[in-house]
Amino acid sequence: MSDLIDFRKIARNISLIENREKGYEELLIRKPVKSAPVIGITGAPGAGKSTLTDALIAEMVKDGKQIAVLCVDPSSPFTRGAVLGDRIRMSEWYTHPGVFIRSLASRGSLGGLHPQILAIAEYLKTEPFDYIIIETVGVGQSEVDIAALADVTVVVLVPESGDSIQSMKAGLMEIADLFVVNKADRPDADLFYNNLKKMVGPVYKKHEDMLPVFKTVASERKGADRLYEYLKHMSVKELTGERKELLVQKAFTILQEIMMERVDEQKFRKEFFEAFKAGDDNIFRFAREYADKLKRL
Ligand SMILES: Nc1nc2c(ncn2[C@@H]2O[C@H](COP(=O)(O)OP(=O)(O)O)[C@@H](O)[C@H]2O)c(=O)[nH]1
Ligand SMILES: [Mg+2]
Repeated sequence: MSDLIDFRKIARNISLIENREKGYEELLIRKPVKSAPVIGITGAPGAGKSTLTDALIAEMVKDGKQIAVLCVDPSSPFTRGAVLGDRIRMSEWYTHPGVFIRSLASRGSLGGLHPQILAIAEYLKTEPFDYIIIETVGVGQSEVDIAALADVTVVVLVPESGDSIQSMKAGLMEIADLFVVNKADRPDADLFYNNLKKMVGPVYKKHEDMLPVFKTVASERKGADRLYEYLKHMSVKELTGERKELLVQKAFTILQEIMMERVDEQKFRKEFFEAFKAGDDNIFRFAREYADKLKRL
């Protein structure tokens, strides 16, 4: 039997982390329970990411798994539309005891993911979930971020008119661990699928063998079973160079934030204006001396 998960507690904890309220760090330094793999699902708006997530959840639930889903849409400052979309697409799971779903506003971090998403995902690993799914629109920096965060990155594409796969953004190509050609019910889906396979097979740098490409009709929950089979048996990959680099950058940012906690802006301003009044207007010297003073404390 799976451990019971207290969703209300989890929702509260996520809010705590989102707003960096007192006690949030304690949640983050706990040991993971199951170290659930993080599955990133990315792709253009409308590709069917939410619908595919819905279908994937159905497979996981059938398999007795418990799942956490985070939906982030950084493409729009007004995420309500996207949130509504998620609600509709995943409606069956909002009340399911084994599925926790949370939509996160992007909070104006332009082109990137929600600033606390890494923290929230790490926190979710300390709860007894079997899988953590993160759905995000592949725009700008967010696909790079998702690759740093996810153990496996699923790039969702749709068959374009004709046989063109040129429209795929280079960024998406680089971060994919596997591709899903969704809306395979569309005409030309097979052509697109075959071309994509040809394209990603031999040239792909991360894998010796073929990069997996799956076909789905997410709206009919078709093909999600094979995708799930693959995800289930995938080996947790070694950290790639890129991912390591992104992680060390994140760690550095966290360090900067921790260091900055000691700097009280109000106090800094007060002392600055005092020095200014006393005739010292060299901001470089002031900042340097202020930093030296903090170090001695
Ligand atoms: N024909 C077809 N439509 C689909 C399929 N999967 C999703 N859709 C539709 O595509 C639209 C966008 O889906 P959604 O999951 O919200 O896309 P997202 O923006 O990537 O999350 C919705 O109207 C879905 O019903 C599919 O396999 N075939
Ligand atoms: Mg969506």
